[in-house]
Amino acid sequence: MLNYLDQVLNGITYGNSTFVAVGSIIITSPDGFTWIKRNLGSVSTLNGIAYGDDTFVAVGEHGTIIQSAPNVGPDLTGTWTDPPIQICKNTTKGPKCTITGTLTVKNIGSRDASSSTVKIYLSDDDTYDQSDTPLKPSITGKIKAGQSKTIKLTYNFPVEQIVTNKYIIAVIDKYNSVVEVDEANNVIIFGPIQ
Ligand SMILES: [Ca+2]
Ligand SMILES: [Ca+2]
Repeated sequence: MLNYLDQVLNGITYGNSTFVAVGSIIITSPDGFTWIKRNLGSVSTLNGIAYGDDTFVAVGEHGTIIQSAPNVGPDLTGTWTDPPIQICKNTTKGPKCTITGTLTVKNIGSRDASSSTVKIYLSDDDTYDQSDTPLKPSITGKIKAGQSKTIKLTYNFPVEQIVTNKYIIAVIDKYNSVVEVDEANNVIIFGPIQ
């Protein structure tokens, strides 16, 4: 247990699995025993704190009001749990190739995510951009906090299209219908294809 005897604490609250106490300092704790001092720059002494609507708000001297960024909500991301594999058959018209794989879409956030669209693209390189070719969209359905859904990719290419050395890119929540804690972990790249 840390000792803050030389400090003044004026208020405490609990929310988002965290205790927060404020005064001449701000300290936080997951359990009420282990405390971490937070560096919030040169704010005035704070007199009280409250939690609501996923946000901590503290008030202090000289009309100070500070607010934490909301850090709870859904957060979709994913992994290629079965990496895409290309299988080609020789036909009388030429090689006919199919790609298969499984993408697992996970909600690593603290709130449920409503259904959203995953689009899968074929790309010449490992960067998602407008030149990439859409293969197929999938609808995830609702994904509860901490849960995941699997999306099976099966795509038959036209005869003589071989995608060796290209990349498969999944864009989760393509149309941004889910507001997430982290929007920067939604592009899942695999490649180059063997
Ligand atoms: Ca995300
Ligand atoms: Ca989103």
